[in-house]
Formats: sequence, structure tokens, C-alpha cells
Amino acid sequence: MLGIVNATPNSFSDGGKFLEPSRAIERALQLHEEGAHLVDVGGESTRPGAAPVPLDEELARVMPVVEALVARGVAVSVDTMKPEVMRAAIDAGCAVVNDVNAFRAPGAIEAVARGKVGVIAMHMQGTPSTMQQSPRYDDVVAEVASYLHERAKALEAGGVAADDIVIDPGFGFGKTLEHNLALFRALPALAALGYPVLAGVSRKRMVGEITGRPLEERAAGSVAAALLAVQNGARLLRVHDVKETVDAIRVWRAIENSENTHEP
Ligand code: HH2
Repeated sequence: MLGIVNATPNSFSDGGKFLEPSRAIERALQLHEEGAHLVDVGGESTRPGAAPVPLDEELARVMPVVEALVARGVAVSVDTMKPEVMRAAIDAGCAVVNDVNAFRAPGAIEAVARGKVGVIAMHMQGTPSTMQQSPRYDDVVAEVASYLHERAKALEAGGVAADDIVIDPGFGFGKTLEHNLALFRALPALAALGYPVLAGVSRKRMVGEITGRPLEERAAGSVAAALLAVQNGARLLRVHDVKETVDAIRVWRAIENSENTHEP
């Protein structure tokens, strides 16, 4: 499980809360304590309509947090589209690079291949500034699956070990609610591509559209979606509410594991 820390002023769910490095570090340590295997640190919001962040600004937001967490023995993933940020975070000891742009920027594949780190390649239609204007697909599942397969093969061709690659359908990134639901149902088919699948639905608009809840009231819907994602074949989750999600998975696993030991 990846716990989310956005060191940004404008992220959709926690923008502005953790811009100050000390607050981002505190939040990350809390998520680590609550059971996050990795803390995903991002310095550039990808919410619909968000503007790109200059390199220096992103480095200044992310690097103090990455360095402090690595020094405390917390496994870190860095959420970035920029090869320079990838390289700096890898040099500082981050374990995973998470790229919503699936390593399409020139130099991105080289950066992660050289660093021998885990990689998360996500599908996005368009760019964050325009992606929700009119998402269109002929067959969303087939198109996302073929894109992720192509990106995974490009990473392998560039020297990234197949075992280090995770794929992610990118819920909410250039997708309507119908597209998101179709991809959710298709998680087993995506898992069949042969790479672990990550699902990131936490507090997203799709949860809001289904429940009618504002951001601060989407934890329950997000936990339900996370649990179903795991049951549908997702191997990793990217979540804000780590403690609640860990509890839900524990309850499900205990019930599953009791199945065969129970006296009739
Ligand atoms: N979603 C967000 C950001 N990064 N990375 C992956 N692999 N998968 C996702 O679904 C994903 C992601 C958006 O959520 P958040 O970080 O909470 O907001 P923002 O982009 O506004 O910082």
C-alpha cells in the first residue's frame, strides 16, 4: 500500500496541508506507522486543470521530504513526470518512481533504468490541464490495456527489469465515470497482462459522483473501492486513508482465511 503525501499547494484532496516540508514529513511518518509500505511523495498536482510546476519548484518541494524519510528508513516512492526529479530522488535513495505520464518524457526511462528502482507506469489520456474536457475512447479497456502493455515493453527495452514494473489504469485521468467503472471491472484483465496492477481511487471524483459526498466525506467510499480493487486483482493501492484501508483488508483477509478451517 502506498500512502499519499502531496507537498503541493493545490492537490485536490490535501493541497496546501503538507506544502511545508516538516508537515509533509510528519504526515508521511504517520502513514508509515499506520501501515503504508511506501510513502508516495509528489510535488506537482495532477488534478484536472492543474498547471505544470517548474523543475526548481518541484525539486524544492519534494527533495527535503524524500531525504528526511530515507534517513528515517521509510520506503519512498516519488510521484513525478520529470526525469531530473526522478534522478535526484533515486540518488537520495527512493525505492520507486511513480509516473502518471508512464515515462514518456525524454530521458525518463534512462533515469529509472540506471537507478534500478521499482516503477509505476500509469495511463492518462491528454494532460492534466485538459484531460477532463471530453475524454473519448472507442473501447476504453482495450485502449488502456494496450497502452500499458506498450509502456511496460518500452521500459523493459530500456533496461528496466520486468519484475520492477507496475501498471496502473489511472482512474480519473482523462476518464468519465463510465470509463472508470469499465476499467474497474476490467482489473482482472489488466492483471492478466502479467505485471502487478496498482489502483488509485482514493477520494477521487468517481467516489464523489457515486456517493454524492464532498472530498472530506469520501473515506468510506474510498475504502470500499480499495477493497473491491484488491478482490478484483489489484496488488497495490494508492490511498490517503491508510489506517482505515488496512483495517478493511485485515477484516476481509481474516474472513477469507477462516473459510477452510471452520468446523461445519
Ligand atoms: N492519482 C493521483 C496522483 N498520482 N499516481 C498513480 N500511479 N495513480 C493514481 O491514480 C494517481 C497518481 C491524483 O491524486 P492526488 O495525488 O491525491 O492528487 P493531485 O494529483 O491533485 O496531487
